[in-house]
Amino acid sequence: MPYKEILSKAVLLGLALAITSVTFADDVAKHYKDNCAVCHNEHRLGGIGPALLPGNLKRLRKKTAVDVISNGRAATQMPAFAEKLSETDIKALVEYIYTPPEEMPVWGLDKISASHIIHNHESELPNKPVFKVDDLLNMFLVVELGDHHVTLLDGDRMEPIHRFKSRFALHGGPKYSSSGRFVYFASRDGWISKYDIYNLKLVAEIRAGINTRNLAVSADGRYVMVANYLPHSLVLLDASDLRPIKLYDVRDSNGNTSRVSAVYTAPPRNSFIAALKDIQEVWEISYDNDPPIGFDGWVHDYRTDSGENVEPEPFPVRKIKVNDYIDDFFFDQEYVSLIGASREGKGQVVDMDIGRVIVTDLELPGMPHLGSGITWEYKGRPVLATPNLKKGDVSVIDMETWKAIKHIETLGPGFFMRSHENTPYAWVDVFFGPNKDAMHVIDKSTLEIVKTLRPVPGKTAAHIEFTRDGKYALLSIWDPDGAVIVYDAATLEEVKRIPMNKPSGKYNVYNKTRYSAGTSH
Ligand code: DHE
Repeated sequence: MPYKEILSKAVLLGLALAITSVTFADDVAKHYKDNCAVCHNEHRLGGIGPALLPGNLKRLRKKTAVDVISNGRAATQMPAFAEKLSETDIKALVEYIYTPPEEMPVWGLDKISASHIIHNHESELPNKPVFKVDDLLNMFLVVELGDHHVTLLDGDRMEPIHRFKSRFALHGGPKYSSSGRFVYFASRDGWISKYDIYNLKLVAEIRAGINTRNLAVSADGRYVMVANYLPHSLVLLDASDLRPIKLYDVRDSNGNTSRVSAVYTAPPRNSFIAALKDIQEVWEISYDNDPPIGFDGWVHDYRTDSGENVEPEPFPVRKIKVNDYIDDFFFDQEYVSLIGASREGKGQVVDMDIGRVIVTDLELPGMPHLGSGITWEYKGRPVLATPNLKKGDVSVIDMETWKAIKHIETLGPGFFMRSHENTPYAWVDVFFGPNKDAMHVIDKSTLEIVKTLRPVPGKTAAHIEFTRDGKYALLSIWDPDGAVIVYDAATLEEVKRIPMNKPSGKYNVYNKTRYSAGTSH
């Protein structure tokens, strides 16, 4: 073939390849925009679903990512795309999400501060409710995911008092101030809102992260700690107006950074406790007025390199090495034992007083949903029970021996388990599968299912919260045309239906602020 002909063929081939790769790149971007952006954000920063950036996908192999896109992910809202997209398109999407974006998003203290909004000065808001109820501590907040609203409910009359708009996609439990007057919400995209329940007004808001897990409020009501997936950080805020105080860059001594699984307040310890998803450590951050100094493990800058003593840094961190990554965790009522589980279903117990793992083979098959473990007394011993996101199984574990004493078989994997000190029953939902409309009621003294309710056939029945006295149980019908259904917690008979738009969690002021053993903290 003459040289010129070869050259022109090569040019044509190159051109064709270039066009193909441009089209290919366009296709991937379009597939992403059409199918993924609504949950994962158009810039892959996360929303209802996690951020899809290489840093956030560190623990997910590409092969698994292909499987997740093709078949969906159990226990999340991730649907299956195998029928909609070809195998090649799915593989291209995987390559796309593992490729760093042209500009990595940064969300440091300057950006956080710039997002700060004061809606109303707390000092100008009267400390008196603008509505009348018999018991301010028996109110509930109900998060309605359907149209991103929150309803304030009178827990005595079971009547809505007020309904207000929330940020997009709130997730996790809102946290009350100890008086119950204020509440703090976190949205999946990092917005933290402080709301004055007495005045039915927003106080302040701030965007503490790009993809946030949850928040915790200190037991003394002075601080809010926010746990983020993106960036890999914990952010300490002043609870009075959400001003940022400190940003913790979450990394280990080798410089590896990590997403934060979640953060909780440990009231008797005057500390926040966070578990990490990509580093095998648990962090305890003290907000004590008199922070522990010199105690083994607390990291302080109280001595300079030259040995000169300086004031200890406030909010020191204690880093505890653990045996595995902790995706999910909860505590005993004393906040001494941290019970952690990895996504692969390996459980461990960390003694927070001595700062090390004491049990490595805790029998938690599958994965609990965070904060869903509850405790009660069974035959004179404390037990912990948790549903499972992968299996129709409620594990009941003796908290003295840390051995499973029973696996209660349920009609499918469940998200939430709840009880109350004054009720003999624990309620657990069946969130997934053909029995998603079922709610099991378990007798806490026999560990047997005594009743299975099906309040609205075909519609998901989920998440229970009790009134302050434990006499009524409120259940969510997780549907745009849904409701909160009130049950008599003793007779298990329905008492009332309150229509709501996809109600998810419900939060009783008394039970939450008193850290009831039957609910999440
Ligand atoms: Fe949740 C609590 C993590 C999926 C509804 N969920 C929590 C908490 C964490 C968590 C860290 C505790 C925060 C707190 O209360 O301070 N959730 C996760 C996941 O890792 C998981 C499995 C995957 C994900 O999407 O992040 C997940 N969660 C869901 C859902 O799909 C649910 C059903 C609907 C939604 O809102 O996205 C859901 N999670 C909830 C609710 C709570 C919660 C309603 C608070 C329950 C409570 O009573 O405290």
